[in-house]
Amino acid sequence: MNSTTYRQLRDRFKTTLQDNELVVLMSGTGIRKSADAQYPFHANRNFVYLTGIEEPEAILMMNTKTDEEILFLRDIDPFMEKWVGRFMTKEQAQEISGIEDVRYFVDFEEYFEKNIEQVDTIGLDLDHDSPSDLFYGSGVNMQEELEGFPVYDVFPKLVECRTVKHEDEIEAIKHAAVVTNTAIENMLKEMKPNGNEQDMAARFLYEGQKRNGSLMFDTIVAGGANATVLHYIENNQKLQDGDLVLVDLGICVNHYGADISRTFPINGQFTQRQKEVYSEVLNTFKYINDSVKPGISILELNNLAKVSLGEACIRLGLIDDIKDVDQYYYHSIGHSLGLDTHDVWLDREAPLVPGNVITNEPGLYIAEEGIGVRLETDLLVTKDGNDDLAPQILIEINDIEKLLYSMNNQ
Ligand SMILES: [Mn+2]
Repeated sequence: MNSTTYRQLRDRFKTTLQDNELVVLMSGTGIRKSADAQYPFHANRNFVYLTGIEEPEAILMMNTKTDEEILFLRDIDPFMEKWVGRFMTKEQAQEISGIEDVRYFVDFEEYFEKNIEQVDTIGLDLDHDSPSDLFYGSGVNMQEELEGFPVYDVFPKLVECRTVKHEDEIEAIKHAAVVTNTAIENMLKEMKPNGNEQDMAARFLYEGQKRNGSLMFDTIVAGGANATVLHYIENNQKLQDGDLVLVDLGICVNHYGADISRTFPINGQFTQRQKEVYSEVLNTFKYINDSVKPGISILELNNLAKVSLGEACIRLGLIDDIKDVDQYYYHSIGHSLGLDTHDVWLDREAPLVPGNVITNEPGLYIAEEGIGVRLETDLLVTKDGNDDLAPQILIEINDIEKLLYSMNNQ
């Protein structure tokens, strides 16, 4: 992603706006953790989508009346810079975002007050996961500032744009998948009987950070029955000989990340029963991969997955009635992916269109046998079907056993 891409993303977003409209998007302010510590700053994703900038207290103004695009950055405070690091400069912001008119906050009020009076409508992004996304300056709330003006929520228009990926966003996700794959392969060096889940999780993080990445979400490394808890993130249990370990993880590079799940035999070889369960999940995984195309919805894909996994559960001797599949498969087949792991989406019944990126992640969780298997990849919906954005990450039983054998016998 470069400034040209961000310019194109803004141009596309602009086509959804009315004449004489002012759009206000904010990066948000940092969130206090405790005492004088802050959580790492994570800018509002809609703001990042249109600018590529991760700087607190920045405000993007898009004015269709004056045809202006202005980015306001916080005023540089040399004393604070000695404590918290450099503030972004105009020049840096111009280079990242391609916005030519970058100003400092000191000039904000004047522009703002003059222009809100002159437009017919003001689009404000009200998709604030954190209320801090609406604050700027010294705790001034934008929504309150705009009270009495013709304000509407511009978020649905951003969703419309964000769900159909630009080719550079797709390239960014593909790159994240390559890094994720390398990090997984290195992480597997820590996978051994009597090892610990945390060794794998820490290695994954390390390998990602070494390649300019960060975690897309909290890594899940779940040995044995821990895998039957969907969002198990304690990652602190011993890896047992003969168990499987389920990993659900992804590295994020330049704001975009992968979301991948795999399930490995800790000692390098699947047992017969593990193979049976794994093969059934893989079977559904392939079936859904073949079903993802324009027109079908995530809800419909999930219904297909439930039938497929239900039949699998009957074959595995777990249930007699397909309706009882919920005992062993209790999440959805996938979700939109992009700047967020669970990225913005219209609704589960919306038909897929080319440019959507979704995950495919069937799983079976058999707590009484200590077996949890989930397999997940990221798919780009194309004109005729889909492309796997993470095709290099091994998934076939033979390939996995071969890789683990060669690693253990080096
Ligand atoms: Mn996922």
